[in-house]
Formats: sequence, structure tokens, C-alpha cells
Amino acid sequence: MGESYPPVQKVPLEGSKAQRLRFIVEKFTTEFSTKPQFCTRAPGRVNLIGEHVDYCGYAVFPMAVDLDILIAVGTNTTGKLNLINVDDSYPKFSCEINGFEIDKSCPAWYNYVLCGVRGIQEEGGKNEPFTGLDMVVSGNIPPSSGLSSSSALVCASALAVAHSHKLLITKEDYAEICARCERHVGTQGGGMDQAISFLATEGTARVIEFNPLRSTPVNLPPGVSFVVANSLAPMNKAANSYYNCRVMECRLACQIMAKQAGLAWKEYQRLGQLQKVLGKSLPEMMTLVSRTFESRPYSKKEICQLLSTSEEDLDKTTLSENTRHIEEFRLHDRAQHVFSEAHRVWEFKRICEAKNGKSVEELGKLMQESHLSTKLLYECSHPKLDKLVDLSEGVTYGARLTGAGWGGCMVAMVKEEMADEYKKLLVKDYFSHEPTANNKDISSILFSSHPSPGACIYEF
Ligand code: ADP
Ligand code: NG1
Repeated sequence: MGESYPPVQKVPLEGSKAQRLRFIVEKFTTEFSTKPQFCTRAPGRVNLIGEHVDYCGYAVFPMAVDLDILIAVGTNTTGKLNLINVDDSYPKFSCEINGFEIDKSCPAWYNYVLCGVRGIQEEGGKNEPFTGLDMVVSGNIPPSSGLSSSSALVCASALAVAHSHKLLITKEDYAEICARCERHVGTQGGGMDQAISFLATEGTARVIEFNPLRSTPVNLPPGVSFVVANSLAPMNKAANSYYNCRVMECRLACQIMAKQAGLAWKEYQRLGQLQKVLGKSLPEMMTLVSRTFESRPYSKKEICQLLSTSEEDLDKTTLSENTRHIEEFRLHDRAQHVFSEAHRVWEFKRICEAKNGKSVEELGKLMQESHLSTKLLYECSHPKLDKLVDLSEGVTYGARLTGAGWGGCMVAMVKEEMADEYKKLLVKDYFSHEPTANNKDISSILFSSHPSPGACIYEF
């Protein structure tokens, strides 16, 4: 297979990944009385900058982490999809592999596996019924913490189904299929997580652009370390409408600006799409937002008046199922965040590629600005994340929430030789006051991350 396809590798024999792989192979053999045929791996990610902009069509700047989902896979002759997780808190699940339903109303773990299966069934290029599959899943990405555990599970599952049916799919196609199929759980995500999970390369972060999907490796500055700290406040995106509400606020802001520009507003879903048609720069879009909206909530009724439409029509054309009940939307602040954050991504890339001594401080400043914007304009931070960011001030170059927010992880950029001291400080001033940290291995909630490779298949 060439570079365009997820690599097929030999199962590693040493290290912690080898141990986890051995464990799922043994578990598979015990549970299904036969050996698995292969295993898949899909990594989680840490986004360095560019939060809540992917679903608006703007570029993001993530790197894959070493944490991942591993699945041991084998075919069966019963037509069933049988799922077992090494973590007993995720119960066993079984269904017919052809013709199952994904129940959006219940945020069950197996729904993410089903999304991956459905994605390949819908877009993998095979029409006949799919063969039954047995899977044993093992993951070490902290769930609901902004490191993209859900997408890693979708990606590892899609890879499992496609490889067991000998379907040859490029990394880009996998990324796009998985971004679309994860929406079957109900969240209207962008595509960053699935893209980096497949397209990541060891040693570099990536700028990922959308429509069309494109990814460019970027070397991170030497001498710095990216430290991830889990605030230990989890936030499950599929279990509430916070995330989709932001997606809708951006969509509504886009449609109102499109209408005011005399465009057919229903055809506009993403702020990036509107910017292209208007031919304006990102700073010019920020000015347009300030001219169009006030910094206050807009009622659904007022939005309908601005769009000259009815609430029923808005429910159909714009809003997702789980946001139709929302009565007020903030348009100015959300759109300002998106345009300013999109601008920061390009600045971050430009500075990473420039060769001057001041650059690391400038990168840190962009991270600080990004955090403030997510906290104040996008209102997706959490007091615990803000505390971690405050503790990082003066000790790091910059720190910010990473991922969807409302809890989850913070990422900080710190001088490499200061990383251990910084981690000690967070243990003393944060984690020692967190009761839920007591029963956890500190290295699983506070760690330096290095750009890890993307998804792969392990054969024996
Ligand atoms: P994230 O930011 O980590 O993607 P989400 O809230 O979107 O957070 O998704 C978390 C969900 O993904 C969990 O509630 C669970 O259903 C699923 N998940 C994550 N890790 C695993 C795992 N190791 N095994 C089974 N399901 C998992
Ligand atoms: P996480 O951090 O995995 O919940 C979510 C979205 C991304 C992106 C970020 C915010 C999904 C699968 N992931 O990520 O697309 O919008 O939030 O930048 O919906």
C-alpha cells in the first residue's frame, strides 16, 4: 500500500502498545474461541489552536497524541456485530451487522462503533451485505475530555470494517467518511478529529483545511514542550446540546449576514462559505459582524423576523433536532470568535515557519488570546479550565482549553527544561485539591505530548 492508505504494520512486540495489543488478542481469543485476524489503531489528538472553527469551514492546527483506540477484529459467519470492551463499564453489545439503527437519544459507547460501520456501509463502495464481525476494543484516551476519544473510536471501527471487507480507502476518504458518519450520534461536528486521526504524521503537527480537505505538516518550534492537563471535569457532547447550539449560532449568524448581503440565505451553512462569496478578509468579516449584530442574545422570534421566515421553517432549514427548543442565540460574540480564531490559526502557522527568536512568545500570546476568546465570546470554558490556565500564566508561554471545552483538557506550551517543574506546580496547586485525581495515575491526566502517527492496521 502507498502513502495514501492507512499503513499495514506488524504488531509491535515491545512497549506499552504491544502489551495492550497482546491483551486484546488474548481477550478476543477467550471470548470468541478463535484468534482475531488483525487489529486497528486510531489516535486521539490535541488541538494546539483553532477551536470551534472546523464546522464553520476554517483550518485547525492539531497533532495526534500517543493515546488511542485499539480494536482486535475477526469475521464471523452469523451476520452479527459483537462488541466487547476491555473496560467493563462499557457493556457488551450485539446486533445484526446489516440494517441496525443508531439511537441518537442514548449516548451509548457502541453507537460510535456503529457510526464507523455505517460510514463504510454507506460510502465504502460495497453494496452486498456485510459479513458479521467480532471486535474487542481497548482505549486509553480520557473520554469526554477534548482529546477526541469518540472520533478515535469511530475511525478505528471504520478501519476495522473496511479492512475486513478488503476495501481500499484513502486516508482522506476515511477522514471524510468518518466525519460524516459520526454525525449519526447527533453532534454536528466539523471534521478535525477524524482528519488528524488518519492524516497525522509522527513528529509534526498539521494544519488541516476543509472543503476540500487538505493537510500540511508544520514543524513545531524546537525547545518547547506541549503539556496536556485534564481538568477532570468531563463533558459528553452527545448527551446535551451545548455543542450543537454553538454550531447553530454560527449558522444563524451566517444566514442573517447572507440575507443582508442579498444572497439566497438558505444555501449558506458555514461562515467560511459566506466569507468566500463576499470576498472579504477575516478582519473585514469581523467588522461586518460588528455592523450587523449587537453583543446580546437574539430571540428565535427576532431571528425569524431578520430572515423573514417562520419558526417552523427555521427548524427545518437551519436547526438540528436537539436545538429546536432553544429560545435565545448569541450571534455577534460567536461569529467574532470564529473569525478571530480562524485568523490566529494562520498566524500560528506563519510564526512556526518563521525563523526568529521572538516567535515562541508570539505563539504563546496567540494561545492566551484563543483561550480568552473561547472563554468570553464562545462561553465554552469551565472554571476548572480557567484555573489551570491561570496557574500556567508566567510559567508557560501560553495555555488554552483544547477540544470542545465546557471541561476537559488544557494544553500549555512550556520551555522544554521547565516542563517537569511546571507539572509539579500543577500537581501541587491543582491536582492535589482534586479528589478525583487521587485514584488516577498522574501520567494519564498530566503529560507532555509529542506528535504521534495516524491510524494504522496491525497484522500478525
Ligand atoms: P471526546 O472529546 O473524548 O471525543 P465525547 O463526549 O464526544 O468526548 O465522547 C466520549 C464518548 O466516547 C464516551 O462517552 C464513550 O461513549 C465513547 N468512548 C470514548 N472512549 C471509549 C472507550 N475506550 N471505549 C468505549 N467507548 C469510548
Ligand atoms: P472534541 O474535543 O472531540 O469534543 C469537538 C468536535 C471537533 C471540533 C472541536 C472544537 C466532534 C467529533 N468533534 O471535538 O470537530 O469542533 O469540538 O474545536 O464533534
